[in-house]
Amino acid sequence: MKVAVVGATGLVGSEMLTVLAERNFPVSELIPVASERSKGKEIDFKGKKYKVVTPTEAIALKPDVALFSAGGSTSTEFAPLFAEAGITVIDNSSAWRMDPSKKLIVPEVNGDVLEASDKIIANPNCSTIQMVVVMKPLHEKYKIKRVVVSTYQSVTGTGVKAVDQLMDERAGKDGEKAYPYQIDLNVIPHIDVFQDNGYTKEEMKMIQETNKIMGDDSIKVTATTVRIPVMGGHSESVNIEFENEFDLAELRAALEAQEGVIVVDNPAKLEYPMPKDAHGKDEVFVGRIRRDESQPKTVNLWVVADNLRKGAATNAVQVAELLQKKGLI
Ligand code: A2P
Ligand code: 11C
Repeated sequence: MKVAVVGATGLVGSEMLTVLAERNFPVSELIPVASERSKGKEIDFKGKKYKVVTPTEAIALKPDVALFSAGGSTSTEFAPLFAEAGITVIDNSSAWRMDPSKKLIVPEVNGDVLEASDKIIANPNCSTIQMVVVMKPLHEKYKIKRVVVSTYQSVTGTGVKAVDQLMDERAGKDGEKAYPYQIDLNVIPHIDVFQDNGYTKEEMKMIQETNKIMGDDSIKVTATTVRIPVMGGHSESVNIEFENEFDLAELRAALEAQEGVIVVDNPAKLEYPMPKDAHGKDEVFVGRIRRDESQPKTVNLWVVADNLRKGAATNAVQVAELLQKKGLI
């Protein structure tokens, strides 16, 4: 299969290359794509070198599938051109996620809705993906009424510039700033741009994307998204209220049985998920599973995943794997 990775020189794009290689996706030819600035640059993939091309050049090379992670404007401009040329696009930007004609896919949650006519498939926001994977079995079993989530998000979600800002600040060096404030030794309760309702765009993504992926607008979600000086992954404190009563041991068993989820929850041994441990892993980790004693039919969870992996690259590659399995690419 000819596979293009658009944004191959970026943080998520390079993780896509790693995940494609690690999972042995059947790549017969890799087409690394980036901006004009990177044209001709060599990219290593499974011991072979490939030269970076521009998006227009990539279309002419007719890949079977293109994984996009080059920002919203590149996706808005080029995804339709790839699709018109018969190339299936899996897009990690927010450009197409809420378009009613496009599917927003987390394979373990709603992979069954994919059809042959889906030529541009949207990959959700990282903080949404890790939450819905955990919500899926619980919604099936107990029907979720409301979710209250607060996030603790890694600087890698912002890109290379933010990682550099954190490291420069830590080393006492001056440098370019990705955030309006110092991030080292600090916490910034602001991710993406503010909306008229006082929420940030990241918070609105968590609300709207969750309803779309779960296929259920009756689930009420409220979110506070926060940037912290961490690299390995995003963490979330998730409070879930159900329609139906639950048994805590059964709820834990449902999480343990969910594909893509690993339960790490043993307070006696001080075992709980942390971004340091989730880093480089494809699964979503859940711990601190406990009843909300302030309210009936409600549980508290702590959910951690590598935002560049399951939150972005891994999910996109899993969508490609699913399309291949269904014979759609
Ligand atoms: P380039 O390295 O040539 O700028 P990140 O989010 O980590 O900053 O990465 C963004 C990715 O998107 C990079 O691979 C970047 O390539 C790519 N990119 C940015 N603008 C374009 C564009 N107009 N066409 C293709 N790729 C682009
Ligand atoms: C962050 N969630 O951590 C963002 C990054 O819509 O794909 C991903 C933004 C997106 O800053």
